[in-house]
Amino acid sequence: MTGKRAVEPLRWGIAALRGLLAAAAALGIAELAAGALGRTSASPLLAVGAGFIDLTPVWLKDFAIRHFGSNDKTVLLIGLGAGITVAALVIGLVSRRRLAVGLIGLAAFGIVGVFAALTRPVAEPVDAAPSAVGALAGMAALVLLARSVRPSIRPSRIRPPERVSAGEAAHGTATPGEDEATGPQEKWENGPERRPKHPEPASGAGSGIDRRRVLLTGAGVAGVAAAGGVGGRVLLHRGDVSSVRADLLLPRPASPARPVPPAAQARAPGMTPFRTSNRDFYRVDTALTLPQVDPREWTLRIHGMVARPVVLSFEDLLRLALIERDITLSCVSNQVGGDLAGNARWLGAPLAPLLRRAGITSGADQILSRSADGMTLSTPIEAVLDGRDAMVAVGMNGEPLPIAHGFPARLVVPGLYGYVSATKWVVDLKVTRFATDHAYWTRRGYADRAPVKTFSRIDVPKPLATVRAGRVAVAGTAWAQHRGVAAVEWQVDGGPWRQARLAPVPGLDTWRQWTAEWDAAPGSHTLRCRATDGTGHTQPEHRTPPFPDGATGWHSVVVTIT
Ligand SMILES: Nc1nc2c(c(=O)[nH]1)N[C@H]1C(S)=C(S)[C@@H](COP(=O)(O)O)O[C@H]1N2
Ligand SMILES: [Mo]
Repeated sequence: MTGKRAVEPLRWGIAALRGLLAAAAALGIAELAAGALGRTSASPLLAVGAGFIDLTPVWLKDFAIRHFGSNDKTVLLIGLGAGITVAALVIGLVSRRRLAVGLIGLAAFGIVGVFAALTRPVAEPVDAAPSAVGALAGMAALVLLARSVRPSIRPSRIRPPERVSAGEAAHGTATPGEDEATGPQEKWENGPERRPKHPEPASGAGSGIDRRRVLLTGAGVAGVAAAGGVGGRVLLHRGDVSSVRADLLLPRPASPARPVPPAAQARAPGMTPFRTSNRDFYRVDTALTLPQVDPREWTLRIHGMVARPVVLSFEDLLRLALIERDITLSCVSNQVGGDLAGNARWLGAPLAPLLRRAGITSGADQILSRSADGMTLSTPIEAVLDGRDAMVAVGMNGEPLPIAHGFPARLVVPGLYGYVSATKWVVDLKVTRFATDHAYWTRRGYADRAPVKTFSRIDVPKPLATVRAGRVAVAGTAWAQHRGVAAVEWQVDGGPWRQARLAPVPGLDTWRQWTAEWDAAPGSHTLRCRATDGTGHTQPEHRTPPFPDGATGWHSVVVTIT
C-alpha cells in the first residue's frame, strides 16, 4: 500500500494536467477557427471577456477604472485566464473517475463561448463556430489523453477492455474510459470485496502503462493547442490596420486651431503638460481588443429622424472643410484629483453641417452613435447644434487618430463627458429621441445629458510629497469645457481662500492651468483648491461619486514641509 500512496498524488496531478491540455486544445482550435473566419469577436476568450465587461455592474467598473485605469482589460483577461485554468484542472480531476463528466464540463464551456459570441452586438451566426469547434476539439483531446494512460498490456487481464467496458455499461455503473485504469478498476468499484490486494503497481514500469504513448499524446495535444493558438493569432492579425494608418496623409484644416499661448504651460517643475501626447492620453472604452477599421471600407451613416439619410466614405469626409481645435476630453469616471482627462489638438469635419445636410426632423433630441464594435453612445442634439465645435475627428495631435483612440474616425463634442460624446471607431449616427433609444451607459443608469462638471485639481506638489520650507510652487489643472475656467482658488489647512494665477488658454474648450506661490512653514499641511466656471458656478465641496453624472468635491493634497 505504501507504493500506491506514493503514486496516487502523481496520478491526480497527471489527471489535472490532462484537463489543462484539453482546455488548451479547445482554446487553441477555437482561436484558429476565429482566425480562419477573421472574426476576432468570436474568439471565445474575447467574447466571454466582452460579455463580462457588459455584465460588470457600474460600481465594479468604477472600481476597476479607479484601481487599474487603462489596464483594466489586462486585469480582466488575467482573471479570466485564472478562472479557466482552475476549471480545466477540475475537469481533468473529475474525468479521472468520470470521463463523461469531464466531457460535459468542456461542452458546457463551449456553450458559454457560443452564447457569449452570439450575444455580442456585432454577432453573426458563424460566430458560434469557434467555440463549438473548440469544445469538440477539447473533448476529443480529453478522450485521447484518457485513453493514452490506459494500460496497453496487462498480464492479469482476462478480457479485452472493450468487453469489460461493455459489461460495465450493461450494469449501468459506468461508461467506458472513465478512468485511466479502465477495465479491471471499473470492476473494483462494483464491490470492494472483489478488489485485488494490489490494485495498482507501485511503479509504472510493471503497470503496462505505455509512458511513451502518454507523453507523445500529451505532447501532441499541447502542440495542436499551441499551433492553433499561434495560427489563430496570426490569421487575426491580417485585419490589423496599423500600416494603413501609417500610410494615411490627412489634409490640412480649412480652419486651423488658434495658436496655444506659450504661457498656457505653467512652469512649475513636474507640472502636467498642457497638450497631452497621444501616447499618454488616457484610454477608456469597453473594447477588449481594438477594433481594426480600414478607412477604405469605412462609412458613416446618418439616418433615423432625418429627411435625407447620408452615407459618407472616408474620402468624402476628408473632402469636407476640416477644422482643427484644441479640446479637452474627460471621463465621467474621473474621481476628484483623478487623471482621466486629456487635452489634444483634434482635426475633423464639423458635425452640425452634416446633420443639417441630412435634415433633422422636429422632435429629435438625441444622436445615438454606434461604433464598429457595436458600442452605443447617446449625445444630446442641442449640444451638437449650439455652435460648439462638435466634430467627426480623424486627426489627433497632428497624426491620424491612434487605433486606441478611434481610428479612422471618432466624435468629439466639447463640454460633454466622453460617454455621451466621444464615440471612437464611429460608423453610424442615428437621429432619434431619448424616449426611444438608449445607449450602453444610459441603459446602465448614467445620465442622458452629462455636461462636464467644473473641476480643479492640484498637480504639484504631489500628494504626500516632502518639500523644503520656504517658497513652494503650487500648480494644478482646472476644467469646465465650453464654459471656461474663470477662477481657481486655493487654501492651506482650511484657511482663507486665495486666488490662483490663471494661465492663458486658446479657448473655452480646453483645460486651464493655474499656479500659486506658497510660503510654506514646516509641518504637515493640507492644500485644497476649487474652480469657478464662466457661468459663475463654483466647484462644490460636497463629494459625490462618478455615478450617475460625474464626481464632485474639492481636491486636497497633504504635504510635509521640512
Ligand atoms: N466605441 C467606443 N467609444 C467610446 C467609448 C467606448 O467604450 N467605446 N468610451 C467613451 C468614454 S467613456 C470616454 S471617457 C472616451 C475616452 O476616449 P479616449 O479613450 O480616446 O480617451 O471615449 C468614449 N468613446
Ligand atoms: Mo468615460
